[in-house]
Amino acid sequence: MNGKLITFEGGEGAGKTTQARELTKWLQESVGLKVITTREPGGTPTGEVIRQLLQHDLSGEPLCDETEALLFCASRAQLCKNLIGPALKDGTWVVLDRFTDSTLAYQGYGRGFNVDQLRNINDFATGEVKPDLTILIEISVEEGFSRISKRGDGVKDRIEQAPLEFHTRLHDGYLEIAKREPERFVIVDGSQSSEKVQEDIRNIIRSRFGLEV
Ligand code: T5A
Repeated sequence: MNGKLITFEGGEGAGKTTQARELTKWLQESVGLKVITTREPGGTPTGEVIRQLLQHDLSGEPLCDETEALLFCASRAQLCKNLIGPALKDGTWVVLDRFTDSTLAYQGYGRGFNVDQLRNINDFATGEVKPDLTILIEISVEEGFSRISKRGDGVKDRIEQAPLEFHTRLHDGYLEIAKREPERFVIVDGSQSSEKVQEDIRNIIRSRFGLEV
């Protein structure tokens, strides 16, 4: 695979979407790379339908936790097979808003499923697609929720409505996950201004991939 896969991770409102968008623009316009950006759950027609199911109990029937975990992985399998794998093979870089570590943090540390079992399900879903770099944007749970409460619609989705302890567990879980793979993870202080966070991220990318821009 010639392209690079850069994934963004973190709790609610950490700034992943904002930073993924800015990074993509910079990689395309200033570095001159072929780059696509996408998100999880979603990113393919099937994935976007799964996203609706996951976020809003679309069927009218509450999802059980097992179904939730498998649906995130089903969306991931579709995305890896149909979009990310072919893009990387074609030399395109991929900037991805959430990936496998979200399942470990949310369904593992948050919901309480066995993390190693989830790693196996992730591996089944992703095949040979693995991140080259994962940027964990770290902010406190309180700060993240304060940001999303100021968002235009003010509506919380199904997972955002989970109790504070759930979000605290997954916040701490992310730090554990990152500690286990220090060569893949970089932790960025998300409490800074968006501009400063982006500057830190660009410096990380420059040094990690030897870019001279
Ligand atoms: N999920 C997902 C699982 O449970 N398991 C899985 O395997 C996967 C893949 C996805 C949900 O699904 C869960 C996790 C999620 O609950 P989503 O809508 O994609 O749903 O949710 P998030 O990814 O969490 O998106 P958010 O919008 O909540 O957070 P972001 O993307 O981290 O934050 P962003 O960039 O949208 O910013 C939020 C607000 O803060 C402002 C922005 O302008 C925006 O208003 N902001 C800042 N304000 C001050 N300073 C900064 N540095 C700021 N950066 C951004």
